[in-house]
Amino acid sequence: MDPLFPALTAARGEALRFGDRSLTYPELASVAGSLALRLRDAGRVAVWATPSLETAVAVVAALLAGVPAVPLNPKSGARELAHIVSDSAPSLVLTEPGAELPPALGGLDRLDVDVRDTTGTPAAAGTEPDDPESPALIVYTSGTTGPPKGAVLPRRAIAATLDALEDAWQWTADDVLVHGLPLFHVHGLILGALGPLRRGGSVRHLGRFTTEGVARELGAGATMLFGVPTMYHRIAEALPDDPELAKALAGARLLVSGSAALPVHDHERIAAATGRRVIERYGMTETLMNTSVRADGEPRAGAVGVPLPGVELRLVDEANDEIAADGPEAVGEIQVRGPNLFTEYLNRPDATASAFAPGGWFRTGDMAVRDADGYVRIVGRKATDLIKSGGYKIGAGEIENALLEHEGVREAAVTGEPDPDLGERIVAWVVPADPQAPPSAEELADHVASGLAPHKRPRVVRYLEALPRNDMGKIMKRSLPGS
Ligand code: MCA
Ligand code: AMP
Repeated sequence: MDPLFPALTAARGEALRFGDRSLTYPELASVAGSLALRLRDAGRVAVWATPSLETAVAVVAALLAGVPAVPLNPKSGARELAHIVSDSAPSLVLTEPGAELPPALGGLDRLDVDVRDTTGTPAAAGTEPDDPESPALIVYTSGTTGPPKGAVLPRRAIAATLDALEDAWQWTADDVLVHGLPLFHVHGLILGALGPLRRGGSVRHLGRFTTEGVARELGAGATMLFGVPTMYHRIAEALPDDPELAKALAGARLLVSGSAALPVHDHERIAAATGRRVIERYGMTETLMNTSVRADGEPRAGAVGVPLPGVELRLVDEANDEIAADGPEAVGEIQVRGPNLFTEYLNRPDATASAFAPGGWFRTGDMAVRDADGYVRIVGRKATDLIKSGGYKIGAGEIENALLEHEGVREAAVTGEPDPDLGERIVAWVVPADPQAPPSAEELADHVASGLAPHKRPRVVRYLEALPRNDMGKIMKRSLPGS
C-alpha cells in the first residue's frame, strides 16, 4: 500500500501547531521518524491523547512504524481505563513529558515523546507496512450496553476516507485547518490531524474550543473549520456580539460540522450573520466517513449530503429489504459498504458478526430518508439507549451500571433529552436506596465522571420511588414521566 503520509518527507511548510508550539514537515518527519524506529517492536501502543503536539507525533510515529495505536481520553476514569487497557493490552503508553498518569496505567511502560528531538532519521515513508488491512488505530466507542468496544481501523480505511474527503471538499495542501476537537476520537484525530498531514497541509489545534480561538485562527490564514454541532451552536450564540468572528467565518473556505445533527436554527443563524453555509458530513467510528455535502454541491440544512466516492449506501426496512423509494415517508436504516469500514471489534467476534447484515453491509443503526436527488437526511436512531451529547456517543447501559455501583442507588435508568447546547443531555432516573437520604445529583455526577469520563456524567438527576416496569420486569423507559 502507498504510504499514509506521502507528503511527510516532501512538504516544507508548517505541519502542526498547538498554541505557540509547532512543527514543520521536515521537523515532523525527523521527530516521528526517530520515534517510529523506537516503536518497531512495541506490538501495540496506547497514546495518552491530550490535545498536544506530542499526541499527533505519537500517532504519526506509530503509523510509520506499523504499530497499532490506542488513543486514550486523558479524562477517562479508573473503570473505563482499566477496561480499555486490559482489552487492548498495549505494551507501553506514549505521553507528553510531565503528564501525570493514573494508577490504571501503572502496569505499562511509559515513553515520553520529545518533540524537540529532531536529530533523528527523517521518516522513511517506505518503512510503513505494505498490508492495507494491517490495523492502524483502535478507537473505543460506546454501545447500548456494556463497556466500550475497540473498533479496529485498518490503514486502508484511513487512506480511503481521507482521499474521499479530498475529493468531496477539494481539500489540498494549501488548506489550513483549525479545530478544538479531542484527539481520542475519529473526528479530531483522523479527520482533524491525520487529514491535513495526508494532504501536506497544516492544522492549528486550539487546545480547547473557544469562539475567540476560531476567530483568531480563521482571521489569520486558516481556511477550514471542523466542529461538532455544540461548537457551531456556541458560534451561533456568539455571532451577534462578535463582528470579528462573523468576519473570520465569512472568509473561510469551508465550515464543516459532524458527529451529530446540526439543528436548522443554528445553520440559519450562522448563514444570516456570515453569509456562509456550514456543510455537514456523516460518519461513525466503525465506518469513518459515509456521506458529505460536497464543496461543489448545494449546501442544504438538515441534510448530510451524498455518499462519498467508494461508499455504497442503502436504506433498509425492518425485514432488511432495500428501500428504493425516496421522500419523507421512506424511512429506513442506513447500511454502508466500502473501503472506509473497520475490520472488527477487538476481542468481540460476536459483536462484529451482528454488526453486519448479509452481503457485508454494516448496520449503522441510524434512520434516514433521501431527497429525490440522493441527499441523505438522518431522522433518528434505532436504539433509544444511545445518547449523543456534545458529539460524544454515550451508552445508557454503561452509565446505569456505574450508577448501580453507588451505594446510595437501588435502581437506575438513563435517557437522553433534547438540549439546545449539547443536542442531548444525559438524564439519570434514580430510585435511592434510602428515600430519606438520596445521594445528591453532584455526587452521582462525580461518581460517573471519575469512573467513566466527565462527558458521560448525568446533567440532570430525577428521583423516583420505583422505575416503571412491564410484566416481565423490564424497565419501560418510554413511560418515565416527561420522557
Ligand atoms: C464538569 N467537569 C467535570 C465535572 N463537571 N469534571 C469532573 N467531574 C465533574 N463532575 C469538567 C469537564 O471535564 C470539563 O473540563 C468542564 O468541566 C466542562 O465540561 P463539559 O460541560 O462536559 O464540557 P464542555 O466544555 O461543555 O464540552 C463541550 C464540547 C465537548 C467542547 C463540545 O462536548 C467536545 O469536545 N465534544 C467533541 C466530541 C467529539 O469529538 N466527538 C466525536 C466522536 P475542562 O473544561 O477542563 O475540559 S464521533 C466521531 O468521531 C464520528 C466518526 C463522527 O461522525 O465524527
Ligand atoms: P460515533 O459512534 O461516536 O462515531 O458516532 C457516530 C454517530 O454519530 C452516527 O451513527 C450518527 O448517529 C451520528 N452522526 C455523525 N455525524 C452526523 C451528522 N452529520 N448528522 C447526524 N448524526 C451524525
